[in-house]
Parts: sequence; structure tokens; C-alpha cells
Amino acid sequence: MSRHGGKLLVDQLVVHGADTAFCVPGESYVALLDGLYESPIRLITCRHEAGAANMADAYGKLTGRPGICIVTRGPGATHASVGVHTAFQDSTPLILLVGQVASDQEEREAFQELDYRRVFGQMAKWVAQIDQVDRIPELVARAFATACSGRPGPVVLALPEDMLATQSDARDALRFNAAQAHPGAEQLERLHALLQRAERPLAIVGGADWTRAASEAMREFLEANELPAGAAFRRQDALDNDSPSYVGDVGIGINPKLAARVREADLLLVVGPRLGEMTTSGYTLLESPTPAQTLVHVHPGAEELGRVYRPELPILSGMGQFARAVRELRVESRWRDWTTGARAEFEEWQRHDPMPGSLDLGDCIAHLRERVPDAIVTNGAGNFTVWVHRFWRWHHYGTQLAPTSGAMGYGVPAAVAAKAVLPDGVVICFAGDGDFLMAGQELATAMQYELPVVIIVVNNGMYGTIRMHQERQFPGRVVGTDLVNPDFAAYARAFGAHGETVTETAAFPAAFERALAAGTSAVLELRTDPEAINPRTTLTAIRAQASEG
Ligand SMILES: Cc1ncc(C[n+]2csc(CCOP(=O)(O)OP(=O)(O)O)c2C)c(N)n1
Ligand SMILES: [Mg+2]
Repeated sequence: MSRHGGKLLVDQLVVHGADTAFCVPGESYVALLDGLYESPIRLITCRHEAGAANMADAYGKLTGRPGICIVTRGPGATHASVGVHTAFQDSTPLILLVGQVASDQEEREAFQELDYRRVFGQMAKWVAQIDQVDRIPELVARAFATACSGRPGPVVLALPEDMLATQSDARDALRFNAAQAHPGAEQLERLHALLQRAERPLAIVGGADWTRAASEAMREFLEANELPAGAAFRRQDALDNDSPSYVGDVGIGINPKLAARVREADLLLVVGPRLGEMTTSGYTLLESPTPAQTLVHVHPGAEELGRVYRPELPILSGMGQFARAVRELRVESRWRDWTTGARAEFEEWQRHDPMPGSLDLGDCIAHLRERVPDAIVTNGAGNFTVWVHRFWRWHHYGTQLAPTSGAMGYGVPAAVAAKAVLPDGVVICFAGDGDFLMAGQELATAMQYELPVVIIVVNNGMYGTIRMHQERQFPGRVVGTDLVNPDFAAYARAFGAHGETVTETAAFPAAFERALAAGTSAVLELRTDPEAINPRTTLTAIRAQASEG
């Protein structure tokens, strides 16, 4: 069977299980677009390549299969690069397909030409260019295997225009098999021995490569042994937050009492996360290279084990493989009070004192977590996320879509992708006023594909995080952080979406019901007091403290 390269490539995507692709079209890859004509793959055309790449990342997080993003040469690839970077930091399987100049034009700096190996070298697991049409099946299979094996991540494939248009008789590949490590009997025995010796053990769960079943198996292990477990930065859905074992998030804005417990623990069982800057409070919770705590680090990538901290017991394993192996593991718990104490501190941490202003974001989130407890929650970056981390409760793996890369503009596209993957779910995006306008145009995508999501824009009239750092380091010298914003409700209505402005806590529940019932996407602008800079303090207090110091 003879096919052009574009069709051959799309057929490979189907072989490997892709059912959705996110793109912004380009003249550099019309043969690939043509391959998508009459294909079973659902094509979602976006308004910005950053949106398309972030959607592909969210798809990868939700399904465990590579999110497919297709963009054109230099301008499209560079726009999409933020999604590749996020997929790298978040360990998300993703495949970016990029148009490339024709082979006979290469290296002339032809129109929009870039060398993608150099551009994406540091932020992708693998970058390649398919120069011969007959090798599409081989290289696409490798792209899927690479994206999903070990520590998952992004892969970039460049596609010369003439190659895509060339006919080929190549046969389809077979569906790829990802490789994942298992913990050995020896590691499990040592883990058992270390747990038996421990008095103040603490688990930190997170990272990628989880499934609902793996998260449930982990929960069984933790609960049966009365082990306390925190969630790594922006991985708060790794364990049901109602579990008596769950003790809060080990990320930005960590409960100081939980931070103290991480320091005091005699055994840290880290399952999944990298021990990165955000999960270690800027590398302060553990000492590098030799932590005071006995460290057991379980991770699917060998290069991550011992990268910053020497583990007493490194375990190279996938999450499902590890969780299944320890599900039945039992130790006699000598730490019941340690665990119930940590849990009580978490419950206490979810209550808060009233904040300045007529709208209290913490109260709005507390309402939502009761009203729609199983919602998928997305966000980008900004201080508003600290309220989400602190006051939401996640119950199932796959309900938090949040960039550990700290990329603004992630929440809206992630919400759109989540609704495409799980059409029956309630999807709520939390965005800051700055964060929202980095990706607000994808509201058009939500409308075009009839993917209703609720977007909550927390408007404090500034790039709040940066203002906070500014006040801490240069009190009173405000520069570059004020924002003059559009009317966000009117903006939403211009797209045909539902839009409302909410200025008081008491008005929020009814506004949310109207947003849910709107039958389209909705934007609720929440006007918050800029004084309420985070759930613990005010701008004025930060400035005063900094001036004194
Ligand atoms: C793409 C990107 N650009 C810049 C930053 C730096 N940054 C982090 S938070 C932030 C402010 C976010 O403002 P907003 O969305 O209004 O949230 P707020 O902090 O006010 O709650 C900025 C500029 C970033 N993290 N990502
Ligand atoms: Mg803001």
C-alpha cells in the first residue's frame, strides 16, 4: 500500500493509540494535515501553539499516553516550547511534531528554519528529524517508547516538508511497548527492614507515571501501616486527601508544621517525585548530598536517584510496579501518634482566619470542594495557586493538572484538554489576572469544540507573586507588577461564553451554579483585595517586616 509521508505518519499515531491531536496548522505540514483527513484522530485546532502544547501535556498527564502536538516551523515551534519545557519538568509523555524546511533547502536559514536538535536539546528526552519517509514507522515507534519509558517526557520529531509529501510503501509498525523497572525482592526486603527500625517515618508521594489503580494500591499500603504521607509539589492528587494517611502538600506555601515533620522524620519514603526545588522548600528540608533522614527514593529514572541527595535505598521502579509490590507489605506501626498528629495539623491548616476584602478566596474554594468534590482542577502560576494548594481536597489521581514548571498560561488549555478527554467531568480552571491573559484566547477553542469549562479568574490587579517578592526585597519600590485589566466578564461574553463578576464571598455559590448551568464555558472574575497576597499574610505586613529587617 503506497501512502504519502503525512498519511503514513498519522497511521502510526493511530497504531500507537493516539485518539486526539492538538495543533495550529502550518503550510509546512499540509501533507500531515491531509493524513488527518478521514483519520480516527480527533484534531483540535488551537489559537496559539503554547495552548496546543499545554493541552497535549494535560492530555499526557490524564491518559498516560503521549499528548500529540503538531506545529509549524520556527514560529510555531518556539511558541510551543513552553509546553515542551513543562512536559520535561513534569515528566509528561508528549510528542511534538514540527514542520521543517525541505531537505534541499536545509542549512540556508531558509524561511522559518531552525535546527530543532539544538533548540530543544535541553528540554526534550529525544529530538530527531525524519529524513527518509520509509523510516517513519521506526522513528515514530521510538518516539512513543521514549516518551513513555522510565521517567516519561517530551520527544520532538522534525518533519521536512518534502519527506512528508513523498510516497512510501513502508508497513505499519506494531504498537509500542513501554519499558518500566520493577523493585526487586532485595529492595523490598531492605525497605521492610528500614521501616521496622523507623520511629518517625514519612512518605512523600508524587511525580508522574501514576494511575488510579497505583494510587489506590499505595493508599492501601500507607493506611494499613498507619504511615503519614505528604504530596509533592502540585501532585496532590497522588493520594486521596481524605485518607487518614494524607498530611498535606510538600510544595510552595507548605504548612510550617509539615515542613518541621519532614525535617524531623527519621525515614523519608519518597515515592515518585524528583526531589526538586519546590518539593524541598528550596533544598532546605533535606541536606545535600547526605540527608539526616534515612532516604528511600523510588523513581522511574535512574539518573534521578542520587542526583541531589544520597538515598540509603534507591529503588528504580515505575509507580504501578512499586505500589503493587508494597500493597501487602506490613510492618508493626510504632508511630500512630506521629501520624494522627500530622493529620490533625493538616485539618487545622485547611481552616483559615478571615482575609482582607469582601471576597475570601479560601471560603470560595472551601465551597467548591464540597459542591464539586471530584472536579478536575487546573491552574497556571501565581499566588492565587497557594490558596488552591492549601484549601482544595483531591480524591482521585488525575484530577489535578498543574505545572510543576511554574508556567503561567497553563490552566486554561489544560482545562480544555481535560474536558476533551473526560467530557462528563466538571472542570475548573483557577487563573490569576496575569495568568489568564497568557492563554485566554483558548476560550475560543473551548467554544469551537463545545468543551464547557469553568474558569475562575482571581483578579487582584497585579502580578501578585512578583509584587510579593518585590516588597520583601525592595519594600515600597513597586515597579513592573501593576496590571490594568479588561472587564473579564465582557471578555468572556465576546467569545459567546458566560461571564460574571463576583465581588463578595456570599455571591459566589449562586454565581458558580449559573456558570455550571450555562451550557457553555464560563468565566467568573473574582475581585480580590490586593492586600490578601497569600493566605497567611498581607502586603502591608510583608512591607513592614521587610522595612524593619
Ligand atoms: C510564563 C511565565 N512568565 C512569568 C512567570 C513569573 N511569574 C510567576 S507568578 C507571576 C505573577 C502571576 O500573576 P497572576 O496570574 O495575576 O497571579 P497572582 O500572583 O497575582 O495571584 C509571574 C509573572 C512565570 N512563572 N511564568
Ligand atoms: Mg494577579
